[in-house]
Amino acid sequence: MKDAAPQATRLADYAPYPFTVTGVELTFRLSPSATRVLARIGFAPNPARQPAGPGGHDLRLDGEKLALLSARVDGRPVRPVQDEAGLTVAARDLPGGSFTWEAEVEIDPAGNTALEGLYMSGGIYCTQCEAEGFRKITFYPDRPDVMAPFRVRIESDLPVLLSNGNPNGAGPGWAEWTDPWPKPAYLFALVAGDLVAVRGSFTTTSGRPVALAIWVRKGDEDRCPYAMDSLKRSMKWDEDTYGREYDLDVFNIVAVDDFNMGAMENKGLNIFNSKLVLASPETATDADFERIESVIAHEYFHNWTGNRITCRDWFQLCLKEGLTVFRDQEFTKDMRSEPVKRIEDVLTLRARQFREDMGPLAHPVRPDSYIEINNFYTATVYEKGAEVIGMLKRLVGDDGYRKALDLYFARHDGEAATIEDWLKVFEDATGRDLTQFKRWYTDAGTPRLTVSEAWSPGKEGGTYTLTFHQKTPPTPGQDRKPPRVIPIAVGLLNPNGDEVVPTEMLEMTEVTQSFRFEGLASRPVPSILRGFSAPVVLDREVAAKERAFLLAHDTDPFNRWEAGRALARDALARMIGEAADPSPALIDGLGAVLADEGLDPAFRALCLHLPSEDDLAQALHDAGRVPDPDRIHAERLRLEAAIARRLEPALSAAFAAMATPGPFSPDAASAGRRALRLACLALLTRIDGGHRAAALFDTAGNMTESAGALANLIAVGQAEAALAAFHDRWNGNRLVIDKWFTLQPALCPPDRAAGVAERLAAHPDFDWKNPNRFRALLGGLSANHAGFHAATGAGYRFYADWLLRLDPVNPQTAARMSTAFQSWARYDADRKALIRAELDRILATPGLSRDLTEMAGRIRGAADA
Ligand code: B3K
Ligand code: ZN
Repeated sequence: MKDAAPQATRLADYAPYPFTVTGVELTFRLSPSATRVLARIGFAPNPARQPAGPGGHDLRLDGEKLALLSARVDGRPVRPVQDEAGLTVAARDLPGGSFTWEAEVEIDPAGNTALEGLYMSGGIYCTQCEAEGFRKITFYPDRPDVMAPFRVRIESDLPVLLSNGNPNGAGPGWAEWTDPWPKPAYLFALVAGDLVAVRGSFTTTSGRPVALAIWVRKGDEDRCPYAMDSLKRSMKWDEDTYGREYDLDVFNIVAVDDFNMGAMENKGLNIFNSKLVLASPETATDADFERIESVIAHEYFHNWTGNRITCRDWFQLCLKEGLTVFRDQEFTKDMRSEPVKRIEDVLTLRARQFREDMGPLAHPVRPDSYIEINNFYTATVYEKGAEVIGMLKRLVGDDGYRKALDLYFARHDGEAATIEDWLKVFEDATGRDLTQFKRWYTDAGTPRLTVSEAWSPGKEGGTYTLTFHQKTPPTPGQDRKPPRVIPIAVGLLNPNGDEVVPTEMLEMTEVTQSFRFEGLASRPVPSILRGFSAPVVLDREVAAKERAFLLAHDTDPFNRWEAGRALARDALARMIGEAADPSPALIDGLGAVLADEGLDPAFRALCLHLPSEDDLAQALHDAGRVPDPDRIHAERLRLEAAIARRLEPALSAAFAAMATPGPFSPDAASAGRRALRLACLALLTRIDGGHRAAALFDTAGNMTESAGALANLIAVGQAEAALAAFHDRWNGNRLVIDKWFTLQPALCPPDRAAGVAERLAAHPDFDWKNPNRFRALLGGLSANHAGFHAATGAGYRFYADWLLRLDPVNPQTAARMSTAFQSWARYDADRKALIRAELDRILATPGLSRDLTEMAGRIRGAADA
């Protein structure tokens, strides 16, 4: 399709850079379309790299879209050979030994729509360098294993001039910064603009005062306190839990409106998508507050897991991302509710990572080759990377984990490390051999566990045996899947619901393996994979009666929720496949959970949510059936209506009882009450024509309930007036208007989804070059399962049209959004042909970016077969 296939980078080809960088001095003369960057960089031969031939190594520097104005080595002008990707100074033009490279380049931040390197967002200069953006700022060995201290001087008339590290002087039109901690270039950052600070302070355990600031545009100050509070709690938690202290005099966070992802952990100067900083009760939902808390923590935690210890190469990305996600998940559990957070994380894992692992984009947590590294910031690297660490912790225990982490920080501080280094600290700290465990990093795919049970009564008590069998289906490029170590947490209940064997961690290492429990008075009911102790699919045929029993009695909250979930999934599968009636066992079970006031409202809310349409499509596909999106949608609605009819009094009562009068508080308990309230509303709306939602919309005093009510009105087609009122009220507030763009295509009746999306794309507020706005609309459409997969192909066509439009402007976001097509193989021949045609159209487009070429090509795969 494409004539010149882009080159892959391979883990096996790693070689150290021939030079070390002893120091970097940068001067920026800012100007929107003609910024000058002067670089003075010290190089010394790298003893870790084999000597080259007699002439020594050439100096190879990465650089893209840079106009080179001058270049010198030790003060003498040189003429490097330039190509698309960088430049080379021949070894004969280098002195041998150490030398200083100086270069002046010109770049165009205002014309940088890809939002990588130095760019402008609403008049603010800002940077995004991970993974390979620094090479768009100046010529440099842009790889994470080259670490150096940086000094930066910024010249500009703008009032606020920020970079990494500590401030080192400022005057009219300039500011200087020094970052003493050696860092890779991907952690470089610069911000300049007309910003105001919301300030705070923190004193570390050893007494270092740290000046904290969140920089935003004038008028946004009152939406910063929650982010500031989250930051302080993160700093304290990392000291208490991991013994990690902050290491600079200042910590700055900047919020910008145009950002390709959530946020970035640049040393001492985190840059955030404004949606992950700005929050007030009127403008942000409870979900927004929770996400802000966790991303502020995540980026802060990177200071140790990512910055002080970084990655040797990008194949090791999970070393920092998996670990930092794991740490932010633990933080949220400590700040909020552990079981609720676990359920939320598993929902995300299944929706994003399992889906990836079961399709054409499957790759190991540590991939071994890539074309465009930005395409590997995936759910597998992040979320499965975190699950793998959770399993390690379960296997070595809390003390072993803490010892291993202490050793990791002591041994690798200041280094660029690998997964081998990471596993070695666990082996050294705990004496455990992790050879087999390493397969979790190198082998793609989600293992499927099947279970059989045997019971033999005996005089001294009976013996109960669980036999597990593991199998991982082949993934692209990996046919053979040897068995993995799987920690399986199991507890046993007796028929009265009492726990007779508390949670035990079974360690499965073979393809088939049995575990025996002896001395039991009666045949137990097993609770398997408690707390979701491993990221696997548990294939176990269980009678509805047993699931209902576990939903009512399991002492493990995760498995209690899981039992309800499975009950709902099975009931829906029967409704879809055999037009069965809604299951009374399910509805009664949910009714009991709803009525149980001893249970956390947030937990009850999670139990009341039925599996998503996308989940059901995957479950049907797994069971060897071809999912019909329209039928899934209709049957899911039918089940919700049946639940609402049968439980109406209890749902109405809970809807009223869970109101949170008084001033809004974003704490977990209040958020849980609102979550339960909205879960009840969603069900009730199925049978009340939307009147409760309309009343709530008119009176809601916070965004959680306002957006929740609006969502329900959209779903029943009663939202015209509410949508107009919402737009009027929030006109000009970008983050709230993003919600307006998402909710409509996401929740409208599926047959209208593509039309709604088309109408919104023509709306004057559809500023499609802004990634948040683009994601709001396109992400909204793809979240409408039956709408995106409409048999007409209108959803697919609209989506592909916009990917093609965005690609030349912002390839990274276009490539990321293309993952909406990754599950094509589940569907019927007609839908498959429609998706294939869109992928072919994308791939045949001249000038397509490397990013989207790689993604569309991998997704399409061998789809003709
Ligand atoms: N490390 C960044 C992600 C960078 C993505 C580059 N395409 C944010 C994070 O994971 O914390
Ligand atoms: Zn991260």
